[in-house]
Amino acid sequence: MRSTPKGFRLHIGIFGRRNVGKSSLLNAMTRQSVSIVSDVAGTTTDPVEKPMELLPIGAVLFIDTAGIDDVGALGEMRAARTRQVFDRTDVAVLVVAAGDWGPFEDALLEEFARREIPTVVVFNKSDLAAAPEAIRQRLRAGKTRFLHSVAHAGEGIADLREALIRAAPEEFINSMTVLGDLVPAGELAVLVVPIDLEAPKGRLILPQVQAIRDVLDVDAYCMVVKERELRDALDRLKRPPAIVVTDSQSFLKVAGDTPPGVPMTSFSILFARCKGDLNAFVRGTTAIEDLRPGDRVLVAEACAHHPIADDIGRVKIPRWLRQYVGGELEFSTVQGHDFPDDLSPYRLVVHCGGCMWNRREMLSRMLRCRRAGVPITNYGLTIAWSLGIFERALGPFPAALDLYRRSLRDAPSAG
Ligand SMILES: Nc1nc2c(ncn2[C@@H]2O[C@H](COP(=O)(O)OP(=O)(O)OP(=O)(O)O)[C@@H](O)[C@H]2O)c(=O)[nH]1
Ligand code: SF4
Ligand SMILES: [Mg+2]
Repeated sequence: MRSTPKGFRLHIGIFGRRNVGKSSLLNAMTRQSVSIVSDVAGTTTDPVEKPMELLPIGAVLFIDTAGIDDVGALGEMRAARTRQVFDRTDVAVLVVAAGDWGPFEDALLEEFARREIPTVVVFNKSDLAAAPEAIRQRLRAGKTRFLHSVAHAGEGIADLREALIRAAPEEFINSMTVLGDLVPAGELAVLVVPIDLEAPKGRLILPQVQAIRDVLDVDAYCMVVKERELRDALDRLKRPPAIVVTDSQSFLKVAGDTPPGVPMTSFSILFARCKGDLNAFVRGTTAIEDLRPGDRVLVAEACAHHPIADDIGRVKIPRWLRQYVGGELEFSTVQGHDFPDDLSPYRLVVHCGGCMWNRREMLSRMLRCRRAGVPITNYGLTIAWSLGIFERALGPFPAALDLYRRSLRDAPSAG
């Protein structure tokens, strides 16, 4: 079975007080004992993830969370981990037991509305009591979908499935492409893939595989080369390729070997677009110009890959930025879903491509940076900027390039 990478799955978060039947609902949906069910409140302590196919949406990821009405220090920790799930939730399921709706449910519903996360309310344990009519009326008035269920008996599960399909955001039905829109059918994309110490043994990494798949999906084709062979490979072609995409680490060499008329960019910049908001990242990148020696920079990686000696986030980007600024900068690194609550010490956030994430989590992070007034950029854009090939790397994205050029015109002239 072809498995869809986690980052492209619709993330469905299951939330509610302790013991309302969240894990029972997940098990009923997946017809498996994914999550432990018990009558002890607080059974689920860490988010439990379960991928499944939910037709016609396709691949989804259910995230069963710890009940968040918990008290005490341990309860606070569980609640914090559950709140992190908000950031990557595309559709929220709010579970309520026996119609017991209170200020807690109101607060959660408000939080989802504020984040524009479509929500389905499930009145579980409806064998014990149904939702009070007043609450139903309020939900109807707010156009919030709701249904009743008896999780352990499988009642209401079909309704939940249908409600989730209706609530799924449009972009998941027509999900955004990595590369497909940049290569017309019948044209060629050249992908430059370094096979070095950082390359995993015996396989390609996810962004490369996704780019290849995308090109095939639009009836175009691609050639995959290492950076050393690029020039020779291009020389053999009768017509130039539609685009050259490189790993950011080989940017400078690839820029030199690719004829100026051929659009060129990096995998990381492609992901800045499909997993985040390219224009916002471009604006964030221009803040590198304002960095001064002594400033603090936060490097954020979405997943824990193994750092090696010449790691990109820990070694190469810091080196290039220090060179660009002409002095010492202080770097901190975070991984996974951890992200500081207080961003005020940082003058810049540099993020990885986020290929393992869904788009909402990256957009949530970008929103947090915007609220804190801290610019955020991404690996590929930072590297292109530091190496002086920013415009070249934005060539395939006219709107972003235009935005950048306008920002140059609007900037107060130095001196
Ligand atoms: N009567 C009734 N009991 C249910 C229903 N759904 C779940 N239960 C029971 O409620 C208890 C709690 O179920 P869980 O699925 O563990 O609840 P949870 O919300 O995941 O709980 P925490 O992980 O502790 O937050 C279990 O004993 C379930 O068997 C239902 O529809 N009706
Ligand atoms: S660190 Fe970021 S870009 Fe690298 S593999 Fe993980 S999610 Fe993808
Ligand atoms: Mg549970």
